[in-house]
Amino acid sequence: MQHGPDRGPGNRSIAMIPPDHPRYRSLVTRERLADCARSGIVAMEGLTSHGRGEAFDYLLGERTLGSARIAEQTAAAMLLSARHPVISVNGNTAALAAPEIAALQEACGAIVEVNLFHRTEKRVAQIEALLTEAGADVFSGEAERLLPLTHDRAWCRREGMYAADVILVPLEDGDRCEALIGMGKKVIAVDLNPLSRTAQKATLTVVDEVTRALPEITRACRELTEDDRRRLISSLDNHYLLSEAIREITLRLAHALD
Ligand code: PTJ
Repeated sequence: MQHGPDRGPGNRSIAMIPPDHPRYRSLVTRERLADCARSGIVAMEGLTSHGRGEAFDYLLGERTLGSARIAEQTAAAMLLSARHPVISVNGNTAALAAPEIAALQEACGAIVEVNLFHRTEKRVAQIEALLTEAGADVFSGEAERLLPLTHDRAWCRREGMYAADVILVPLEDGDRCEALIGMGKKVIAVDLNPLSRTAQKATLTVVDEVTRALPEITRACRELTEDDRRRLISSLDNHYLLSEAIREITLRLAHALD
């Protein structure tokens, strides 16, 4: 196996990353996203979003915080208690976590719908195919410009996202989160940046990496009792969850050179 920079960018592959590299997992993830950007599933802009996410994950210690675990359980409780739950999937989420989306759908019975910021019909079809291949039952068909937004995230399905009461939005941009809240929906965000507009506006923010967060939400869907669900929903305090993540980052920075 040949490693190193002597193979041109067009010839790189995940198999070339040495498994003993201390940042192996991170490098494999980057390569996966780069491959998906080359094929059009991930928007080029999605690579910068991933970089921002990585930076925050570094500051969080690349692990699930106790407060994130509470958020993940609460997310499960909200999805299970919803009348019409929807999981919204974009290019980055599909590239990173298509099987995890399928498993969560199975555990909570939500609709899975593709919604894109950098929308083209071709990308929608590619992402729907990737999710279907991973085992998800994708809600597709005629989309309409239904959300009160001037950009292309306004496109969604009347019986899908538009009708949702609870909507899970991993790796979101703030505008749509605000618009969905304005429509009276409960929004669950997954965002490593506790300072983002999405994180601040969502009903519930899971400050965790999406491939760690989704399996935790799925597990909680399988384990929570009715009483657990009621308790988690009634004690939801997003301000506390965000401030715990910010406190953790501050502590890590304060002790970085100890
Ligand atoms: O596929 P499209 O066309 O819908 O475009 C998707 C992107 C991600 C490009 C679009 O939604 C976007 O521009 O998002 P933002 O505004 O960059 O926000 C993404 C947020 O997700 C940022 O706050 C990142 O910190 C966070 N993030 C990035 N990677 C991860 C993450 N959070 C959790 N897990 C990650 N792996």
